[in-house]
Amino acid sequence: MKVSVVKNILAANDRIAQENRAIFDEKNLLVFNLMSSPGAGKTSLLEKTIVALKDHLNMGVIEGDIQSSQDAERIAETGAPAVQINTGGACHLDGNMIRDTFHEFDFDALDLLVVENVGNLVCPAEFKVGEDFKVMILSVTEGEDKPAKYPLMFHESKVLLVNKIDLLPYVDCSVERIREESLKVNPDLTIFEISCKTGEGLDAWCDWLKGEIKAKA
Ligand SMILES: Nc1nc2c(ncn2[C@@H]2O[C@H](COP(=O)(O)OP(=O)(O)OP(=O)(O)O)[C@@H](O)[C@H]2O)c(=O)[nH]1
Ligand SMILES: [Mg+2]
Repeated sequence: MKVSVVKNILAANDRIAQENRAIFDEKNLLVFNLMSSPGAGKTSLLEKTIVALKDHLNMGVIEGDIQSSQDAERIAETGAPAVQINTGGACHLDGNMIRDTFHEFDFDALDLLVVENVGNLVCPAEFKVGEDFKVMILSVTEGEDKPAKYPLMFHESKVLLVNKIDLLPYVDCSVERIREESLKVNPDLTIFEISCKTGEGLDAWCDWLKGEIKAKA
């Protein structure tokens, strides 16, 4: 009985996510769902990506947090349209929450919409919101065992960004091990090593993203 209730919730969300996706597809709007543990660097990545690509494309952001509007305010400072969702305790965003923000955006004026999920390495991976694909960030301070311990998020993501590589001299972490452990869970992962602090690796990520946007347009 318990299992069927959970299945019903996921099936209901899948339907709403599919409807969201149909709206995005009609507008040729690429959407990705950005996930990580708290503080791995999601908002920092978006700030850097918006600035790097501002002459090439228009990007909107939906920010998901349990509480506060600080992330949406950070995005708004870059000039990009940003909407904050406060889940009031829920550990992930779902299709309905995303749909409730649609009236805030002019999708015709956007090339890319990013959904920054609630910081959490577990629940966001279980719920679709209508995205083309999921992207996750793991920072080098979190440990090489995370792919094995939290496999669903690695499994569901198309891209893994290994962030904070500027801190590698100070932490006991091997990026090679992170790569190996992540690819064991998901051999199709595209992996970029980046630092949102120094900017290292961000060109390769932005070039990849431009290619995805072009392909959808
Ligand atoms: N040294 C270093 N610090 C970073 C890097 N990227 C982000 N930070 C710092 O990490 C902290 C968290 O960054 P955020 O971008 O707010 O992380 P987040 O994933 O959006 O956090 P939540 O939304 O709260 O889950 C901030 O103090 C950032 O300045 C990096 O590449 N190197
Ligand atoms: Mg954030």
